[in-house]
Amino acid sequence: MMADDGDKNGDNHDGDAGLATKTRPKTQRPPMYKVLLLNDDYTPMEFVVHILERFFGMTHAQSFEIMLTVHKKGLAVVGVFSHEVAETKVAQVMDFARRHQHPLQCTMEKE
Ligand code: TYC
Repeated sequence: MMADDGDKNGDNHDGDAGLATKTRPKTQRPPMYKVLLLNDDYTPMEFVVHILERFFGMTHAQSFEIMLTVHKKGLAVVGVFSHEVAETKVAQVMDFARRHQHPLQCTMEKE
């Protein structure tokens, strides 16, 4: 027979807890940011497809699908990143669009 050691939680002092509520180290995950692509009437479809391939590592098929979603719905999330990476992606897209004189807009928002 096992003696009752009064350990209701099954916590044998090894750093875990029998109940999920007893020991919960507060590890902070960094906030994540959605990068959004917006539709407009002037940017060529193939240019948007190229952007998604070039800066978001999508295949041509994935890029075409997302581009069509933006075209039909007005916007789409093209990726979720840390603040720094999201900022870089937005800057790369906006700079590339500006250099090619397309009005394409790309923004980020906290998830
Ligand atoms: N609406 C554009 C067109 O008809 C295509 C387009 C798609 C533009 C997605 C922007 O983010 C965009 N040429």
